[in-house]
Amino acid sequence: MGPSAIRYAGLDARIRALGRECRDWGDVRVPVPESIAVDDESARYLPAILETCRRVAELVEEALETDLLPLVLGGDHSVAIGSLAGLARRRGAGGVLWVDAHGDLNDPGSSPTGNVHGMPLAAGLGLAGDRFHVDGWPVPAVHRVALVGVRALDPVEKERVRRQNAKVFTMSDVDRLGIERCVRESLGFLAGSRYLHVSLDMDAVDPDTAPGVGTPVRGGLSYREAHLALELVAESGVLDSLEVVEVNPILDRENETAKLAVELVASALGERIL
Ligand SMILES: [Mn+2]
Repeated sequence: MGPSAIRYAGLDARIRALGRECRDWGDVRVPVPESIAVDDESARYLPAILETCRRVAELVEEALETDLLPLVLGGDHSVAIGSLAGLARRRGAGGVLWVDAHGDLNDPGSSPTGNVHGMPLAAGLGLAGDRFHVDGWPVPAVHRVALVGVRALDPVEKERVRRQNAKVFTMSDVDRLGIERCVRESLGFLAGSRYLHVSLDMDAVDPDTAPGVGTPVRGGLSYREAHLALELVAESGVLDSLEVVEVNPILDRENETAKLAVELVASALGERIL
């Protein structure tokens, strides 16, 4: 439903208004969760999620092969496992700017919920365990990561961001340093990676502004901070791939979060006020 809501909010027209071509490759088939088995409570629906991610990875690869910029829409953040796999298959392990309220660095053993959307970055870094292994996918898919907007980390995640090749700008850092410095330093840290992927979880934005997300956390990015973050990405000229996720229209107010997702994609692709 997330991708439908984002399309309905006018994504295609907004991209074309920037003078860019836009090819909508349609939905990636996702099984209905109510109709399939949970499989294992520590990583709920994992086999079905990996099967969906396999298709996402193929499409991301195909986009890169044809010199298109992949834009993956979600839905559940676990789709990032597929985006990262596709990028790494084509380019090798690269750099990721992860804009999110959470770290998404859990594994099935550490996760308090068993929700795979709390594990995709761990999977990309090769920290989520063998159950995330898919034949033909490089491990790790991510070499370097910068997290921006974080305000809810589990104990294992705190440990992991300290040990990994990671730069972390929490909301407290955003308050103190300003979003511009946080994003510029993140992009500097990721510079020279084999690819630069931006994974934008809409829950990074404050829930007052982006209410339609599954796991809202107070104290997030303001409307303008979110825009500026993506304007800086566009300005850097190094964006290879983008993903906008966790839009949940059932929890939204009149599609506000999907509309904001469209605006933020436009900013990341170079839309300017003047
Ligand atoms: Mn997330």
